[in-house]
Amino acid sequence: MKATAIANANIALVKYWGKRDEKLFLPQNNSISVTTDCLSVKTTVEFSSKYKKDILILDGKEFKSGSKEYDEYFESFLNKLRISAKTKLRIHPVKSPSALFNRVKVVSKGGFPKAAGLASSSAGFAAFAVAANEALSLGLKEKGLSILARQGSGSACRSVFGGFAEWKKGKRKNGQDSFAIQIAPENYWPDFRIIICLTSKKEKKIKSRAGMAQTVKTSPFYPGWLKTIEDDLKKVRKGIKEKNFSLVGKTAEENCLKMHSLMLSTKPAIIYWNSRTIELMRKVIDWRENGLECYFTIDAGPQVKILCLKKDLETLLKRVKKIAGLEFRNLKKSEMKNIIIAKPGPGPKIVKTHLFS
Ligand code: 2P0
Repeated sequence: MKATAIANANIALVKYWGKRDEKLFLPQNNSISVTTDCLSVKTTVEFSSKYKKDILILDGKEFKSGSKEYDEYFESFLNKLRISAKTKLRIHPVKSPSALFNRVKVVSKGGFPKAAGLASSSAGFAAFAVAANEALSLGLKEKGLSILARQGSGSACRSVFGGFAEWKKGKRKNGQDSFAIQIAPENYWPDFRIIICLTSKKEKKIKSRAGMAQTVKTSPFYPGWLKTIEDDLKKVRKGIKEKNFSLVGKTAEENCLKMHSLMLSTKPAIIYWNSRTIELMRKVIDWRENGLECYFTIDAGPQVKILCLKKDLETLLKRVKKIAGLEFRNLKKSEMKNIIIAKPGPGPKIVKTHLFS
C-alpha cells in the first residue's frame, strides 16, 4: 500500500492556457511538450488505516487543511482518485477497495522552486498518479495514468510520457478522451537542448489555474488564440517528425508570445515577466539575428527557457552567463543553480527507496 515514483516536469512548445471544464481539467486546445531530464519530483504515497487524516508534506513542510495547497490541489485530487479509481478508471479490480478510503500520507520532494513557472505541478501530479496507481494496484496503463494525472494538474498528463508528448483536448464531457500521447520517445532527438534561466525564485502571485480562468473570461484575444492553435500544432508536430529545429523553435517562440499576449490582455492584466526576462528575450532575438540559432519560450512565470541544439550550447552558455544575476555560482547544496541545462528526458518510474519509513 506504499509506493514511490519519480516524474519530470515538461516544458510546453505549444501551450495549454484555458479550460473548457474547470472541474475535470479539460483544456480548450491541444498542447505539445517536451519532458525534461532534470526537473524531477519524487513522491511517496501510503494508504493506511494507521493515518487518522490525509497528510501532505511538500519539500519538508506540512500543509494542513485550510491551506490552498491542501484544499485546492491535494484533497480535491484525492477525492477524484478515490471516486474514479472505484469506477471509471479501474481496469483491474482493486485488490482491496477499502484501501482507497483509508487515509493517505503523501511526501513529495522536488529539487527546484515551486510555483515559479517551472511546471512543478506537472512533475508533482505525474509522480503522485504513478505512485498511487502502484500503491493501490489500480493497474492503470499510460492512458489511464494520463487521465488521472490530468485531474491533479492539466499539464501533468503530458509528464506521464518521456520525450515529446501531445495532450489531446478530447470532445467528451466526461474527459475520458482527454489525455496525452507520446509523439517521440526520450532518445529520439538527442541534440535538442533547453537552457533554463532562472530569473527569479519567488513564488508567483497569480497561479496558472486562476490566471487561465480569468483569461478565458476576459481576454478579447482568446478566440484568436483558438483559431490559430491548429496551425501551431501542425508545425510543431511536423518539426519534431522531421527534426526541423528551426520550425519547432520558431513556432514555439511565436506560440509563447501569443500566450503572453493573452495574459497581458486579461483583465486585470497578468504580467509574469521581470526586467531580466525581457533582457533575455531581446538577447535571444539578437543572437539569432546574428547567426546563432536559438529561440525562447516562457511559461506562467518569469523564467526563460532557451531552445537550442547541442552544437550551439557552449557558445550560448558563455553568453547567457554574462547576463547579470545569471552567472554560474557555487551555491550551497540546498540551493539551485540559476542556469539548468535540460534535454528530452524519461517518463515516470517507480523506485524502491521511499521518502519515509
Ligand atoms: C503549459 N502552463 O502548457 C502551460 C503554459 C503554464 C503556461 O500548463 O490548472 O499548472 O493545474 O491544470 O497545468 C500550467 O498550468 O494548470 C501550464 P492546472 P497547470 O505548460
